[in-house]
Amino acid sequence: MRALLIVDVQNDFCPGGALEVPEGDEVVPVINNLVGAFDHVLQTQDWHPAGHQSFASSHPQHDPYDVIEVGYGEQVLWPDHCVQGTDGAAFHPDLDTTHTELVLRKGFRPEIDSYSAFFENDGETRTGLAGYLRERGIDTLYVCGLATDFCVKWSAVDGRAEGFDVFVVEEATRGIDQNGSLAQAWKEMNDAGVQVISAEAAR
Ligand code: VGL
Ligand code: ZN
Repeated sequence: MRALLIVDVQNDFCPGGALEVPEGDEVVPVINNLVGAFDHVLQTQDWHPAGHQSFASSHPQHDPYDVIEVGYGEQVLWPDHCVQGTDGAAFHPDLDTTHTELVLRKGFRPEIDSYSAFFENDGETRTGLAGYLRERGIDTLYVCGLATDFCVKWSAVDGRAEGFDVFVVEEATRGIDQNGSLAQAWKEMNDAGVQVISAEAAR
């Protein structure tokens, strides 16, 4: 049984948003054309409290995109984004969410960022997604959304580590590309056994 996992298609990751991903909104029509072909559609939603540790504004001596060392390792400092309850945290208004059976929120703990849909960035706190998928008999994930080199990559790689077959739908994802992170992400996904598939073949 397969599922479509739509990662963080939220206003703040689209052009004009606080942490805009170039062409981020272009994934919307591609995803809308996919949702009807899946028996299970799941979404993640980046959902930070104001003052989150991943925000550069929480570290007065730092600028956005600086990398700092925190308890669980490196943390990129982001512009404030996807603050709980704000319009920036809402899904893109044109995204078809009518097929979505589960919305998994992440990044809501003030001190821990969460890129992956499976684990918070401490690498050990589980979101519960693996259990949900197993209980529902889902063994194959088609991952799409934003951003390719952060939340999509971590979700895809962790999905493989949890034993799922994982495809990334190529035209349905866009990256931030910080210091070569996009090429690195495709390599890491490939090394982890994540497969790349076209939207047409994923339908
Ligand atoms: C994301 C950076 C910070 C993502 C979320 O959705 O890829 N990236 N928070
Ligand atoms: Zn975030």
